[in-house]
Amino acid sequence: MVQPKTTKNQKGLHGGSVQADGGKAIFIIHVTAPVRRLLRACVIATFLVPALEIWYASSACGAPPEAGMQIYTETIPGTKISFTMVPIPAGEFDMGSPAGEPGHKPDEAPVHRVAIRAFWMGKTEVTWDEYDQYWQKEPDAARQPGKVKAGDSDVDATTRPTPPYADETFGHGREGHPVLGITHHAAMEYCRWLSQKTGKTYRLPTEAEWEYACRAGTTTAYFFGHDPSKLGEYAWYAANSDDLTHTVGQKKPNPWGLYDMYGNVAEWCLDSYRADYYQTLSRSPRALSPVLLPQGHRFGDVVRGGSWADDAARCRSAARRASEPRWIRRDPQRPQSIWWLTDADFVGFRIVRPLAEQDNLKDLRSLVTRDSSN
Ligand SMILES: [Ca+2]
Repeated sequence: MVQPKTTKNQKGLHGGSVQADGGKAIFIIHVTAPVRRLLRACVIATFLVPALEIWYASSACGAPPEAGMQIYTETIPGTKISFTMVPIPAGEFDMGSPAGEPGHKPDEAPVHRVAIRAFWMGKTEVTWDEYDQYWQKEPDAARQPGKVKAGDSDVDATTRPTPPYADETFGHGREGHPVLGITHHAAMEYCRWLSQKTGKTYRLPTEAEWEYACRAGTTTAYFFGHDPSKLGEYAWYAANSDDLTHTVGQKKPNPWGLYDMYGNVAEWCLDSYRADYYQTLSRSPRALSPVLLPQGHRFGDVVRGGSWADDAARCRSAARRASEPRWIRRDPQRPQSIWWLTDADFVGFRIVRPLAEQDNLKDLRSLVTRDSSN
């Protein structure tokens, strides 16, 4: 038996008839081919436009691209250990916090305009895996005459920590965990070693760079808004850390793709801390890449982002802290170590790489020696 051929009209809109539907009359009109095409386009647009919006929103995650800058992963030469650097575009932002922000402290005022040059920032805090390559696994033999590899000629110019007096992880975990309990001097020397190993300039972020990257275009207390109850989605801090650091990169990132900017370990910045520094900066309409260079004291340097031990207020984007001599009070060595902090198992760091280094930071190195004062 031959079945009657099904036409498009039988499947779709057809008629010019009136049908009853629960007492309501529905009039179905004849639809011509051009109108059908138009309707089809409308249906496609209904679904396609939201899909495109979602795609655009997801592709817009991360900072707007700076010309020539891409996210990249670098393997430390001679090792299998790598780290990832995220491009941070040049731009301006309002640094500091207003007095009305819950948790605000006087050293975060006044809010002042700052311009920042482009740089890359570590996607995560520096881990033990990376730091161990510097202080533990880099063979001293490499510094002997005749054994220095090509391109490594300056490696012997860097200094390294002496072995610590106790478990340097303080029981926090090693593999994948952020390095901690190291001094500002040690963090700076690591950067110098890494620069020599890779041929790229790596250093600590300036305090302004750190806050700019942390805010990622936001002006709220946290980069996710004002509500600290959401902090647990982005950070290991006092309320959820179990008094330990955690593997880096497990929480949600900030809008520019940086992980653990709040909590886990607090992060060294390059700057020396001064409570009234922002008052100086606010005298000009716009401070360009400000930095208060470290002067060779053992303490009094800036730490940002709060740690596993801190409450929410200390994790705010604008929150500032200075290193203190009590962070090493239990060190039995005399003079005390310039590398390790016996009482600061909450301080680590992340690195940046400038697209073009500003003049006052070129060839910068730590001035701290064993004779340095606090
Ligand atoms: Ca952190």
